[in-house]
Amino acid sequence: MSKTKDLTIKDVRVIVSSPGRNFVTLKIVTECGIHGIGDATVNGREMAVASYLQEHVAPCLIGRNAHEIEDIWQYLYKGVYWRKGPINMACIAAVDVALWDIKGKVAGLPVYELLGGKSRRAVTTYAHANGETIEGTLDSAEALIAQGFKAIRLQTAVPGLEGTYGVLGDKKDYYEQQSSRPLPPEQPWSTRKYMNSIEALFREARDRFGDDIALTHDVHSRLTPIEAARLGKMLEPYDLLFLEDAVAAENQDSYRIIRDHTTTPLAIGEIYNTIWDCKELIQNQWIDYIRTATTHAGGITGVRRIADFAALFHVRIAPHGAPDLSPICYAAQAHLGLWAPNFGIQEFVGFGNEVSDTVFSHDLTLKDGMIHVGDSPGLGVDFDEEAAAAHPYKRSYLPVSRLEDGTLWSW
Ligand code: EZ4
Ligand code: CO
Repeated sequence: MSKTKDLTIKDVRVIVSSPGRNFVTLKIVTECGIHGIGDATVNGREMAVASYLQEHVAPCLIGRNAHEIEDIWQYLYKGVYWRKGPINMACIAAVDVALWDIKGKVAGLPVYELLGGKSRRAVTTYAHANGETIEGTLDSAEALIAQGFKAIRLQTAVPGLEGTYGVLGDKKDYYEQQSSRPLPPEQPWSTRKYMNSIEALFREARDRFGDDIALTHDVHSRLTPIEAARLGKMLEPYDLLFLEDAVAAENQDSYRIIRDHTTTPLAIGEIYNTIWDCKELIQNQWIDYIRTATTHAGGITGVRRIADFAALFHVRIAPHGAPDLSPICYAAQAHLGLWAPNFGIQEFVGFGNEVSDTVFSHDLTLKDGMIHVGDSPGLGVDFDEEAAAAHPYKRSYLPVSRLEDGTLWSW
């Protein structure tokens, strides 16, 4: 118990709202009135996390000391018996981040100070350029460069495939924005068509922007290891910062094959929940960037543990930052990114939209492609429950992918 403030957890609230897209938000309130917030959004499975938190986690938290972050983390991790898993770990993450928020507020310090202080001025990000054509993608990249971004992810629709990764078929939405469809939209995939079109994107990008801009590309786990090896070699002349999710790696050994063939740096990890999912990838130095997110890999405590382990093997952190990661997650990752000695880069698609701005408030600012963290105690974010109530949950899914013959593929 704090000497001056009663930090006994009094109330745990779970709010599922849809200010532009679905978010699962956790609010932990202590006896002295200080509260903290955490993000538990699992894209397309929001109600599973909400009910896990509400029905199973919240009752275990009432009466505990909010200062005991590590013990509560272990209690929810070892104590659950089942361990790991996306739903469990997102719930642990939300509790963890809310407790760091509370600890910062009690200390009167931003969370990065509690982690050990700043290792850099601000958090460098990369932005997304998407397009139906190479020209469209590069026009979008040019606009981002003009805004000050020094690193850009390039994705272009694959010619001959209607509505592929990069752009939605109806062209109305950003490719991964949740839509009002009642069931997952389906998108076609052809590795041959993709492999035949991808090199031109990077060749034209280097011709147009020169060598100073950092470029990345996300394969979304659609290749086999030997195909990824070939892609890595093909893109070597264009000097990518990294190639993301070239292959799904439930079998971490797969990355040995890619690594043996190419010097294109490799990044993976946005769907990983624990250090166990990436332990071999890291210790064998098969990857260069680990992309675990605070929301999905056990919060600040979980990702800090991964970051420290990764540092031993020259692997840097590059946390996931897609639209399903709320401003709470961006804040948690910005504090971590300011501290982590082996920070690499933060993915950035904006802090939300006009609607989500009415629900989430934060003191993060973007300048010259970098996230600057304010000096508010805790995470510097808050969540307006009343405003959120105006935007109720809407069932929504990410797309699924099929080969042209109908075989289900990785999206
Ligand atoms: O898979 O937003 O790097 N970003 C991505 C995104 C995510 C989706 C789901 O979280 O890969 O497309
Ligand atoms: Co990705």
